[in-house]
Amino acid sequence: MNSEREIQSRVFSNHLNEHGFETLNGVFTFEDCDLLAEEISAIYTHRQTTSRKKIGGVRNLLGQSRRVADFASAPKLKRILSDRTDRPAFPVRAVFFDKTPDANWLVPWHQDLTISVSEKISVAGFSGWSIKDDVLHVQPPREILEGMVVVRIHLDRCDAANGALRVISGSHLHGKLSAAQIAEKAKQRAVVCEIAQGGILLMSPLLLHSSSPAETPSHRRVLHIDYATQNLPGGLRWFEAT
Ligand SMILES: O=C(O)CCC(=O)C(=O)O
Repeated sequence: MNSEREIQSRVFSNHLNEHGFETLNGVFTFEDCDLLAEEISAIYTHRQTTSRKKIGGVRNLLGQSRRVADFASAPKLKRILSDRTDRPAFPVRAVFFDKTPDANWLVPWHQDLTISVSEKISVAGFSGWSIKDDVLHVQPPREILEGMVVVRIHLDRCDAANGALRVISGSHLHGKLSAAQIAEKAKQRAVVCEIAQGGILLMSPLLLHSSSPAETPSHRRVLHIDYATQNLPGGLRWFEAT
């Protein structure tokens, strides 16, 4: 076993550890999806009316919506996560994405390298500070990202025609990738994560992922929740940890 695998296996197990992602259908009911969609749509519509450009999503939802925070800590999600992590996972950020005829974007190959934090404190290994939607973001060291799991709850059926996420299996095992490494790995065959309404995609934030514009755009609503398994060092605090 190489050292990269050893770091990963402290946190993840099985399919998620090896491939960097896992899909599970039938986790939430259609009623659950409708409840979430109704709640988030109201926030999204409000944001859209106050924004000068078309927005493709809304950030920082754990603090804005009790319902989103409750779903993020739902016992069924906690069980799924505790079967896959060897430390308790807690939600630290929730973002909503939609693809519609008005906001039908292409997402190039990337890893999710930033986290949101409460205040700026200079700590070794944390770099690339930025502000997104008034919230501080920073790139943590690789070990923090390796201890995280992303859960994407699909509020609509998502397939190749409406912009499903594409991933490169195993690409999370090599830490933060350079632009050249991303270009090289993107030549590999991608897996299209087609998921039914109410299904979830679990993935490592270090997994290379991308998505195409929808060919048949109507709605492709996804609630993306980041979970961490450790506190941050040096006095840094997760922005949305509850
Ligand atoms: O939902 C998508 O298509 C892309 C989302 C994304 O870029 C991300 O999760 O980092």
